[in-house]
Amino acid sequence: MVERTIVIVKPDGVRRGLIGEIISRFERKGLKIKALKMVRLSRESAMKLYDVHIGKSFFNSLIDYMSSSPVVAMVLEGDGAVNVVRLMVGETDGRRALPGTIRGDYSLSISENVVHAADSAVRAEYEISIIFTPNELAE
Ligand code: 3AN
Repeated sequence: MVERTIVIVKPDGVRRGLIGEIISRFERKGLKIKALKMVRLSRESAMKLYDVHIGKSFFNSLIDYMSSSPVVAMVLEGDGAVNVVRLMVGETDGRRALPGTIRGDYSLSISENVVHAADSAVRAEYEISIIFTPNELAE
């Protein structure tokens, strides 16, 4: 089933010059880039994005970090896109993520793990609406 998902290159990925590498992996896989932008997330947007983690020990530092410098957000479309992208991103902890995944190849950390990707189609639509305006998503 053709789905949309969202990927965000986190501040560490942008700072380390990995934007092109990450976009390139998704393009070569065959996913379509439907929208793309660099943006500095407000604390409010970051909190909405990570609302499922409210109350956890790492929540405040996660919000500080995600709003600390620009990120690159993209909407990707393709058959089974949500799962395909999660597989390409790898496990949350970069030390456990398999080589060949983005986190497995580029991260040694659980907090600075290069990318965020939505974990369900419903979640993807919610997260897309936080970052992109309807106009930016127009065909
Ligand atoms: P994923 O990004 O793999 O879906 P989530 O949703 O469990 O992982 O976590 C969201 C983000 O919160 C992670 N990408 C990471 O930056 C941060 N995070 C998750 N667990 C921890 C932790 N135990 N310590 C510090 N940061 C964490």
